[in-house]
Amino acid sequence: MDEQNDNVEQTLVLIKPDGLQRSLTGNILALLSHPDNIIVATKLVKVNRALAEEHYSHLKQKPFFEDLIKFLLGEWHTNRVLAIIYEGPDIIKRIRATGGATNPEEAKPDTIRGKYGRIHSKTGVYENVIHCSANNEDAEREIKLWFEPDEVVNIRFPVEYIVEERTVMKWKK
Ligand code: DAT
Ligand code: MG
Repeated sequence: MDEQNDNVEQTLVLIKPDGLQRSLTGNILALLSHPDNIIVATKLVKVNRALAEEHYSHLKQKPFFEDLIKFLLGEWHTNRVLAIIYEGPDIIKRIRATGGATNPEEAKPDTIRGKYGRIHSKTGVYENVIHCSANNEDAEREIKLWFEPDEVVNIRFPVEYIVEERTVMKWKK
């Protein structure tokens, strides 16, 4: 950065099922790699329908919604998604720029979607290999949807402590 920038934000990135299946994880992470882009949480998620529909709830009325959900559920690839929270100055806008335009055919060739995206020939759904939050509001909603606070090494949103009794899975001794 040329000048001091205090606008530190967090953003959600998903490497989508096409990116994982086509073994693009390393290439994508390399393009997102920069000293100002700090990874503060990551996990591999087996996506279920409720999570996929909630993530794309703003697109529920679109004709491609059902195919988009199937895509995120891994119908044509693998049912895994790599979820990452990046933190840094103006990170939401900067990672969107690196990610490129939604339609891979319109994305510039030096962007992640421009390099690796394609259009699913059967459905017309954009296989655009990554998701990245579009603005502050989306980033907060999506981070809270994909991660619990104790999975994030640098917590930026308010938390509360709740005592609850539940069964958890542990390694057998
Ligand atoms: P973005 O992922 O760039 O934020 P979005 O939120 O409008 O774009 O849409 C979410 C995903 O839905 C997008 O990554 C790919 C798919 N999609 C959007 N518009 C589409 C269209 N017109 N045809 C097919 N798939 C589309
Ligand atoms: Mg979006």
